[in-house]
Amino acid sequence: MQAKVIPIFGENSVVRQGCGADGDVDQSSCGSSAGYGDLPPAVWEKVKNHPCYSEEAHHHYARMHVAVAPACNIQCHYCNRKYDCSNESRPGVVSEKLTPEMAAKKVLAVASAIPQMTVVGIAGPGDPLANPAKTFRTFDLIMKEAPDIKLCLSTNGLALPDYVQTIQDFNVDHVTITINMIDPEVGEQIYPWIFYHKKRWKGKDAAKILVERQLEGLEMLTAKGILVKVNSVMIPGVNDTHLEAVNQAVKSRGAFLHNIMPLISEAEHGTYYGLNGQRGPTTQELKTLQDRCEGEMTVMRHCRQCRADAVGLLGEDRSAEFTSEKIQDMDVQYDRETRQAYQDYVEQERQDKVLAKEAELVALAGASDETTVLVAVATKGGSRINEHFGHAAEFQVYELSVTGAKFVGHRRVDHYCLGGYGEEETLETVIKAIDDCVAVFIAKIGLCPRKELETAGIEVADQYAHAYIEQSLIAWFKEYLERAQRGDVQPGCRGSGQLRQGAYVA
Ligand code: CLF
Ligand code: SF4
Repeated sequence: MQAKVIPIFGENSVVRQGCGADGDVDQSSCGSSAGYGDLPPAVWEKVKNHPCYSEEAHHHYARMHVAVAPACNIQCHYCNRKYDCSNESRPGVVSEKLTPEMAAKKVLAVASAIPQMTVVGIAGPGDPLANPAKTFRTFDLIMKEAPDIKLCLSTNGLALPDYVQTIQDFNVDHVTITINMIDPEVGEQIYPWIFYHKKRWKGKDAAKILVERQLEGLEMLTAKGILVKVNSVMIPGVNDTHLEAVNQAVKSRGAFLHNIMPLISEAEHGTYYGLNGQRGPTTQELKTLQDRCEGEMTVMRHCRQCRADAVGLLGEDRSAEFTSEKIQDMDVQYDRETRQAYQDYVEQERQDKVLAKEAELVALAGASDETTVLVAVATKGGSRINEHFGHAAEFQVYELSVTGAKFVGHRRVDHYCLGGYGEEETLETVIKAIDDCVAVFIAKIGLCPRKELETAGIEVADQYAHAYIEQSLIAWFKEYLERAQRGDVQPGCRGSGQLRQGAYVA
């Protein structure tokens, strides 16, 4: 029997369950949160529907990864080979490794079912450029069969200089390089070995070769106008104080975006760091470093450290819907017109959203209050407050000030509501995850969790159900400042917000 795959439009689609020196690139205005008019047109065209390169786009567009690259040419202390690549993934096993042909078939199936899927990335489970034949064969097939889909890859950078021309030949205009250090003394604490020129290198020699190759590859890509994002894993006590120097080094070589991610090091993943008690950063440590690094090159804060076979919007994972077995039974109708119609609809929504936000910002214009607060939002996508508190798998965290609402991160949680009843223990962990926030915005909430949140000092805001996020947050913040002036509320530091290890499962 064939499973009917129905293209899904608008808000309800998500409701279903989740820069470059070719002369046209203005580094000073690049940024993951940039929107219409903030970037040169040629750059905007490249990032406008890439959910990782544009924070704003990640509310609307989806990506998928195809796990065609099992081998790796280095060892990172935060990786266990039987798990996904930690550069671009969570430590969860890849459900199935794919041949390039299977991968291309899967891409068509997903593109047919999820018209907002605009980017296909190869991010492991090993390193794409340690598997060049499989990686470029996959890109070749996708390019021929689905030319409207952007191609993306993520690499540790060791082999990168050898493949820059090939990357350009395949029209891959987004490349991520994971650079965790520029000092080999730091590097030898992260990488026990690399395999280069048919030889295994260790210690500082290995780290020196690796960083030289990474920076060379970065310069070569940006010289060709290919957008490069640099990922760095923040490892407290190892490279945390060094990452500002990494930021400066990659910025000066033309990187478009710097994505500083927390180390994931749970013991059960069996990694060197996990087994040796190396901790990851707290939310405050991560945000403080991201804030310090943010300058001319924007820092990415919306990364979900997705698995190497992730499918869907960032923050959801629909990979289980697209196993090879299920794809066999699908009625795949890859229809560019349907996809374009959806994307036209999304563009209209984005413009409406920006206008609504700007209108609301007028109310704050000229205010000199220095108050900043964090708030949490439950959303299924579309830039709307449209998720029930109990169904939220994550909360998006925004920092509010008189300059507006800025996305600063997300907190993964377990569903509180399990088929009609709430789990008390889960509620506690949800509250811990957002206890640095003064309010939580949801579409709907039950009486019991509402009381518990209020007892914990977190205001429940359900009066903006289904409205645009930023417009609503700015409207609420204006009223919050008025309450603060009257002494009804006292803005200030709250808890620390607990960062949950791992990323998303279906
Ligand atoms: Fe994938 Fe990476 Fe391309 Fe995005 S993911 S290869 S740039 S399409 Fe994105 Fe996932 Fe973070 Fe990577 S949220 S882990 S940054
Ligand atoms: Fe693992 Fe990726 Fe590091 Fe290779 S580059 S060891 S796959 S995290």
